Amino acid sequence: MSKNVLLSKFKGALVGAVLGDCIGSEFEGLWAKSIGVEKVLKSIGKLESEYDPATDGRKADKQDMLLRDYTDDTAMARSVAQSLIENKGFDAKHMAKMFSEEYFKDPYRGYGGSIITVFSKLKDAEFADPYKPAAEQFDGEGSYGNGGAMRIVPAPLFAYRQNDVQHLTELVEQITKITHSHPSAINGAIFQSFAVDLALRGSKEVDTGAFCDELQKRIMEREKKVTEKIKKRKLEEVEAEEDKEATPFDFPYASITDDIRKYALQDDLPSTEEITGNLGTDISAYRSVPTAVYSFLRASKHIDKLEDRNSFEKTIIYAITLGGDTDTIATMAGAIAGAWYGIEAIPKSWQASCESVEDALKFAEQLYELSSTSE
Ligand code: F2R
Ligand code: MG
Ligand code: MG
Repeated sequence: MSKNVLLSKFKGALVGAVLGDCIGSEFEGLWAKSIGVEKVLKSIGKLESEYDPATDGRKADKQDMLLRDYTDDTAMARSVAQSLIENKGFDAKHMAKMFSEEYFKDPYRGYGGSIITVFSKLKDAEFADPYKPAAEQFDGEGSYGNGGAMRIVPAPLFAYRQNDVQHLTELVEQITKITHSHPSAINGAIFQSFAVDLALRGSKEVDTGAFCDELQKRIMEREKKVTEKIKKRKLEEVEAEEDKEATPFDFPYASITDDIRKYALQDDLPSTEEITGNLGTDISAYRSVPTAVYSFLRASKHIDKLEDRNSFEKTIIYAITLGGDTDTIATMAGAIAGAWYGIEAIPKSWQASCESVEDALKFAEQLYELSSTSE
């Protein structure tokens, strides 16, 4: 892949994530029924009307208006990118410090209800053990929220050149565990990072079948390893043999990929109720990351009322119409779509409307340089 194409994909991934968050956050927490495609198009029409192509910026009379805010999704992704760039690699203590300091500097970004405890404990212990506070969440069960997956996009960019699934898996696990130690949150972040990685490597038209097959193969391998570890521990504890058989529940992300594939390939657009009911739109990783992957795949096909929109735009708009955790599902779907279609697919008017787009472009260049020197 040429430098220009790959750099465009890096930029697309980071900017796509920012825009999904900024545009999606207006609808976070609303039921799909109360949103509807018209409302999302109206919101987007408004931001497009503020743009002046002659100056590639906002119209003169709109310049005093504040840019649309990003939320915790982008705040944390920024810290992941900055920490990887500053250290030319992963440093758990440094990243934990960045997450926590960023929160205390700017706490009103709509953070998850419990993650704030992690930031406080990290700070109080002066980041001595960056994994301990997260491991203590929910009586030691760990958070299963989507806060690990929503911020993970810089990791597959950083690891791109190594082209090593195991290396990417380990990097994502370490980054996620700083705040989320539940296997479902960790594997959700890994699933999202695989989707971004596949999109970075994609060219031409999206082949939903091939995309899902590779995603499923990768996540199945990961989930098998986790299951084996848990079973081994259980066997050692109770010395029971009956637990040996694997069930679909042992491989939740690999299993749900069958539904992603089915809904994305179906001729008619599945009903919103079917998607929200079967894939989900809530703040848990398991009920939102698959929905983001599905939104990206579905938007590569025709969607009624969005005929005038390109596939990147369709991804963001469609993801938001599903309701629920709209900023987070749109940020994850936007990262995948941006990584596939590149920065050229992202309208300039959208880019001019949100905070942090310029930083995302800068981080993309830095991660590109870094990943090419770490071959
Ligand atoms: N928090 C929100 N949105 C609501 C408020 C936004 C509003 N616009 C505002 O500004 O006030 N969005 C953000 O949170 C999600 C990511 O959450 P994260 O980082 O995973 O947080 P946390 O606290 O770890 O988990 C979230 C909640 O999930 C439940 N939960 C998690 N693990 C659990 C477990 N093991 N047992 C029981 N419950 C568990 C808890 O209720 C947690 O508070 C994103 O949507 C982001 O945009
Ligand atoms: Mg958010
Ligand atoms: Mg959210």
